[in-house]
Amino acid sequence: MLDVVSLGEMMVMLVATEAGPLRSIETFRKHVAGSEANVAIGLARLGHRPGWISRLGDDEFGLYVRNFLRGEGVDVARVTLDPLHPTGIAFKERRELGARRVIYYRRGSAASFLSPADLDPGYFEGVRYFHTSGINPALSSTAHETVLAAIDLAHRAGALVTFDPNVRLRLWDADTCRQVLRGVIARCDVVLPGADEAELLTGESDPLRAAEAIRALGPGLVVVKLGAEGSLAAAEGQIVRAPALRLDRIVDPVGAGDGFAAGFLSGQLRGWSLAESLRLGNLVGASAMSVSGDVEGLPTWTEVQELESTRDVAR
Ligand code: KDG
Repeated sequence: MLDVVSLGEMMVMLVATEAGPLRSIETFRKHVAGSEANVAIGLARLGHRPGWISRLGDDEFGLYVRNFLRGEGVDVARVTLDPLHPTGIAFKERRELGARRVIYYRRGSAASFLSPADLDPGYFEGVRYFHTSGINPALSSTAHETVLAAIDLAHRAGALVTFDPNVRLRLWDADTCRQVLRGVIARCDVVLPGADEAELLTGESDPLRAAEAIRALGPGLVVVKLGAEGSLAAAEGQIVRAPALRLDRIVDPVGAGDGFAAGFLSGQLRGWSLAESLRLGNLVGASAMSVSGDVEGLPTWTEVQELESTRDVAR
């Protein structure tokens, strides 16, 4: 029996082994990348039972991604290998100056052909959380419809729906993104934006006001990730803040939001308070930033406990 189901695209991510523009790079290291699957991996490492719904190409990279997830303990029974469309690919460029760039080769990928027919209502039975993100509606209209249908199925099964806006302006323009994501958010229970995403969605630059504006759309709980300022949760009659963990060095910030979501959800699954769940989210998010891949830094439950004994974190 699964306790969390997530839905989204996972790609192969080829990370440049040296710094510089991709045109001058000769070697890449193979990783996996995909926000909602990253969250599933994080939850499995923390001792939960996640499943992941998606489509991958019936190709070498699709088999690699599926086998990787299976090896991490994520259920892949609802992953379809598509013989007609390929697994998406992303490249990560490393620059000594400026931000790291992620370059996608994912248009027409198998996941962009996700459709409501990929959903099995029985897969949501007994599940406590369904997690998805704003990347899917940007991939295609059928992927958007799949998200909406999955939210309905999750609610019918009694699960809460958590949603990370994951604004990716390389996939669509800001106005369309805002309009579509506000429509999806209205159907969700818990929304986990970064501060900049909360501002894009609401026009409010103050994170607390932005959180309240998102709550006004429907969700009962909004959790805003504030980077070096930690995180805050706004629920009915409650505002809770948790400080960030101090990191000596950030190796790669990509994937921190997914780590945060896994840690926060793990706290909620354990019945912890909002404050404790935020602190675990901050810890797992910080761990994700300590390595170059998205998922390699996600800690196991044993590693969380070791970190807790050396740092002032929840429990
Ligand atoms: O959340 C980290 C993601 O940005 C990365 O894994 C790739 O899902 C991804 C995307 O679509 O950008």
